[in-house]
Amino acid sequence: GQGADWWRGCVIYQVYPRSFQDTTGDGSGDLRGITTRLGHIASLGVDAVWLSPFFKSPMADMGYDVSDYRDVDPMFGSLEDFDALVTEAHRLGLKVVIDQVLSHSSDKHEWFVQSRASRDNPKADWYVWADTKPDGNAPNNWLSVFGGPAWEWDSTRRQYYMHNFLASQPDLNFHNPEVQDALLDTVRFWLERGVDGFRLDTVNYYVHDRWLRSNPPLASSVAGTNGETNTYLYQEHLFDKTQPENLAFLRRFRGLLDEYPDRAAVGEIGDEGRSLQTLAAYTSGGDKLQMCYTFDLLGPQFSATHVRGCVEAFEQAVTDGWVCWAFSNHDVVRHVSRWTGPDGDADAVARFSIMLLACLRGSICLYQGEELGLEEAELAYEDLRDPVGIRFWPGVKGRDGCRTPMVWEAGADNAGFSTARPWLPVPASHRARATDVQNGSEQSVLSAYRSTLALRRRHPALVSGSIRFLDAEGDVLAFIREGGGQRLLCVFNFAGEPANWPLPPDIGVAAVLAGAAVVEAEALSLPALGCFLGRLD
Ligand code: TEU
Repeated sequence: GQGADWWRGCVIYQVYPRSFQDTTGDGSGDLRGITTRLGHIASLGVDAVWLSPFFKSPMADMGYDVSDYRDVDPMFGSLEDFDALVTEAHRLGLKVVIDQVLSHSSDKHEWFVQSRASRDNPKADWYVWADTKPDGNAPNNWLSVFGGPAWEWDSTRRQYYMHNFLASQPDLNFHNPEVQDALLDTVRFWLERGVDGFRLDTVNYYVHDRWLRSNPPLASSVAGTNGETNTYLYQEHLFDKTQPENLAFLRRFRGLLDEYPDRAAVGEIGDEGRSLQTLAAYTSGGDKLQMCYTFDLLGPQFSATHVRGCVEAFEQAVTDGWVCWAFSNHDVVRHVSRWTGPDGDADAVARFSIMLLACLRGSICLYQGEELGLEEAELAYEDLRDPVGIRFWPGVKGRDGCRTPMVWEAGADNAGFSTARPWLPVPASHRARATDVQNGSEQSVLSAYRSTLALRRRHPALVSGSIRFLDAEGDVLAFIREGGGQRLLCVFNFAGEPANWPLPPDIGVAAVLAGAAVVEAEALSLPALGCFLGRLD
């Protein structure tokens, strides 16, 4: 897409600022470091860079706990550094998308400090406060995504406040119009600074059930594990995430975006059962978010049936909305590790996956390091920094394994990430995959990323065309992308052994665009983890 429509089918590269490039020698990445490495991002052929939070924060949840929405945390630099990053990104033709964590703030945010001081201060109703039930219990049975009850007792107000994540991430009260106004003002602050778009953290958690109704008990199939791990399991809040209040706020948000040219937002629909319906509600009508992503393809399932099921469910639920697919991000185990079996070939999975992602209908998000085929890092308990991992180890190992530093130069200290001991270790096995090594090889995963993304850019049918699935046996996925006067056939063999896919009689392959498949008169022969992309007559 061009102009105002640039987001449709775009490719977004996610940077986790703490782990990208350190320039100050403190072992943590910073904004100047990102600016020095924008050339690498541009060289991949992506449209935009999404920066995970760099705002002022006590870092209890690595920046997803914001204590000042309008400033850069000193660990990452300054507002001037941010401006310089935007200028350089724009010079390289990259859009800048920043993370907005509006659902909750840090408990150190001045709004919360005020709110918790008394029951009658001007910000008393800015967070979700509730009294103890007459029986002495918490207001209801809601659970936090990060374990334990969603309610924390405050001894000053002698009331509970609600938190969907850590207790140090109190939930803002979106039923209060003043809260909405204050949050939209912070969004305007960044629009004025020239950002092109936003990734909205936990957009489906903004509005809580105003009657604070309890959830039904956990289904037994979900509660199957034992011990504390159990409480980590997300208990879906009973209320509907598509109630009018949610949609009304998203309309206000869009109204603000539309005051500026060519701005867009992608919402994160955190784990929930009805994620595709929520996505449909948030992205349809042209008056809310342009697109959202779900966790549907961020899990362990790796099969033709699963991908087809997710994409078809999306196509059915969403008539005029738009999705953003991703295989990895800073919250999940890197996909190469999730999807490579014990005897599997990680590089083959990396190449297969980027070709699949590039052929899907929707925009796509890449996560730093996946272009190098990085695997999940195995960390010792002592190395952990993610509060989720620290709390639930070893049942849940947390999210540090996908957050280790980028590897730039195989021969340099800490692979060129930092001159100091990094905040998370650089795994020894990542060194051999450093950017400088892969830049020098046409056979590398990195080169495959570049050529695959170039292929996508050259074919409007892949960027924004329709998708139609064809019948396939076994673990083969076959579909046609059509648009811009092109019809492309995409076939993927998810299996660890070769497969044949009989060509339907009405299909004639005019040209092979990519893939190792052998085209015969009546069938495609695909090697293990083979894919095929061809132009049809
Ligand atoms: O994640 C929201 C979310 O749904 C995740 O909790 C997800 O379900 C989980 O991490 C899967 O392992 C966002 C951010 O991406 C995450 O980093 C934050 O910790 C969270 O919000 C709270 O702000």
